[in-house]
Amino acid sequence: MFTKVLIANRGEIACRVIDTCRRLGIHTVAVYSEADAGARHVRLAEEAVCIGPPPARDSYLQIEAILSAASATGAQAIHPGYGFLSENAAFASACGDAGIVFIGPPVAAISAMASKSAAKQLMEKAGVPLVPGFHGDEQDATFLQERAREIGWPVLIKASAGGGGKGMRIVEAEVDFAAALASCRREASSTVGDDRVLIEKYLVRPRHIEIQIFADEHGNVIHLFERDCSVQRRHQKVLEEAPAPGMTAERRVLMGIAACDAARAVGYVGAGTVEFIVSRQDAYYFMEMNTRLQVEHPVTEMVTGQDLVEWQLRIAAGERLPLPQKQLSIRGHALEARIYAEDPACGFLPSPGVLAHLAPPPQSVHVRIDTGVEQGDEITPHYDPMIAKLIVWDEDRDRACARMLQSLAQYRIVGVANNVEFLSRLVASPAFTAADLDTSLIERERDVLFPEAAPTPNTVFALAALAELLRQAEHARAAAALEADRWSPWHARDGWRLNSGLTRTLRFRAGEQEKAIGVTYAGGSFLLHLDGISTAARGDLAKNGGLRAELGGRRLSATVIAAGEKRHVFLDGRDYPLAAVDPLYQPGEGGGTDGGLTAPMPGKIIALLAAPGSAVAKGAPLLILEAMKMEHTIAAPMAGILKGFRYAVGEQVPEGCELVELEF
Ligand code: MV4
Repeated sequence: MFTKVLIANRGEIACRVIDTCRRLGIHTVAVYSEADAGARHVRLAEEAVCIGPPPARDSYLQIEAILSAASATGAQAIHPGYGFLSENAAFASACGDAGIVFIGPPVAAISAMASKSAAKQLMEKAGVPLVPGFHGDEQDATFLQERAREIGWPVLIKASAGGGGKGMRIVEAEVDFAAALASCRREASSTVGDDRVLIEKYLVRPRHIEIQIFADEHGNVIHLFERDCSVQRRHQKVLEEAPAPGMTAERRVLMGIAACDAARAVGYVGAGTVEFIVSRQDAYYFMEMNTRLQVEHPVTEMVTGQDLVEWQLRIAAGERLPLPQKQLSIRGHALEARIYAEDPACGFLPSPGVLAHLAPPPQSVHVRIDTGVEQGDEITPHYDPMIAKLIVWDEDRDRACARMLQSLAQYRIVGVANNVEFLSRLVASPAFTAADLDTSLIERERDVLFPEAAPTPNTVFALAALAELLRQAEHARAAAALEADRWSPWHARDGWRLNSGLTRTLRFRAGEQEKAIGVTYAGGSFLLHLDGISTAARGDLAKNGGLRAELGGRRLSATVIAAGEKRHVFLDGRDYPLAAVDPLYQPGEGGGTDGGLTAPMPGKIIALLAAPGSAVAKGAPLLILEAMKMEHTIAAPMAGILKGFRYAVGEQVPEGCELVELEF
């Protein structure tokens, strides 16, 4: 076995590989870009080598830099993870030339599967079922149209060299064929540099079922059953599970044999996935083969009890497959949800930023979290905005779904938009619950998945106010204990006076809604006045934000997290984002400003608008920050003297940093 392995990747998969290496006593070498110097995979590995600037093409895709790091550290093998160089034949080949083991299949197997039509020709010879269609070399338009007519409408035109749906065109009737062919060719030549196409019978509402296979150098090939990855959004998998709902023992055997035949046909070694497209009638057809470990491999690990990274390492070291086919079986049901820093309400726009608060549900035999980040880390705009994979296991699908819903409801993420609530709605949707899976599920369930924004309940505002009061009281107590005079609550700037009977007002905003909550101190508890109703409120706020509250005699459990002026109230599995409206930090009149003297999101300074040392009026524009392709004007919250700027034009700034020094 290897004694030192380099991981040519980042994020959760790099951490996942390090985990297994640690268990097997293998030393690990991480590589990282300048954006990842403090990343979790770097913290976990025994050694780490910087391989270049943040853009992946300058670091994680730099074959030479990675090979140099391997030879400099004496790593005997490289694990490529997924994405980046994992299916790059040139990289696998360069590893071989450098005398370093590529933990993946032989170069010839990677190349054989890279072209769709070449792969289909190989699979046809091997007797693997293919979607009825044409994948030959003849590309004459009239000839292709004749083949399409024979196949029968609707047909699908696909780019031979494409993947992930690139260039695909559905043709419903013969009159549309010529135009669709021309358009598919144009897109194929511009995206994959090859305008050859293949034609297939178009399957309506298919399922995506894939078989995990493993092969060793000694001619043994086995499979670890299937995963159902039908729930996708624009060719991005969202939820995966094993086993596939409705799979019969007979079909599992047949698909397993077909997948192993596919692997044998290309002399496969290592971990691979054979993807099948499955019709409404349960006919299955080879689609493509992924020559790497997949993102969703944990669901297979959970139901088979095997560590697939360990299998990869053993096979790459020349060992035989750890187990024969007959000793492998499925137990229970596993689901994986991909948790992303993205905004489902804004077309799933990525939401980079600092994870101000990150509390995953507790891990157990039922709940597994694979992640490359911890609280305080940043989701950078340079890479995939995945926060974590949440994987659950239970005895059957219904229980696994319940576990997933419970775990999603426990997830606390503050600092970036995220898809946790979207995933909860998806798992709870009627179609997913009934296992009525196909690739159009998200589209079919869109009314459930993208509900109209409902107003934030008053209970949420009351909980936010209560948490604020408890936090301030705790802060005042702690400060008074430290420095009796200066920081005692009697000198607190908010005018709060213990037992004074004075009413103060807290304000919170939720989107367009703004609520003022009047507060009177009433001997040990508070009286909250909201929308003309007064409610007695008391509670305990833990350091982690856990709030046990009693509102008007009703007991509630919630979590309230504060980050800057943002507040997040987590209640009943929902995340209510609020902003504390601080009267001291109001932007000036006149509009067009975004308020605050801190960067509202990571971005770049594009202009400084006032002279250091000068007096600025309330609302005066101070600087412009460009973030997420928009310009944000930062204005003076009140009149004062501009002492200076913390950053120069052109500098990149992190979220939440102070931008200017202003003296009032
Ligand atoms: C298909 C198909 C229907 N009929 N082929 C999409 C990505 C590419 N790898 C293959 N894809 C499809 N091929 C035939 N003959 C429907 C899809 C498809 C799809 C397949 C798997 C998972 C999600 C999908 C979403 C839309 C379309």
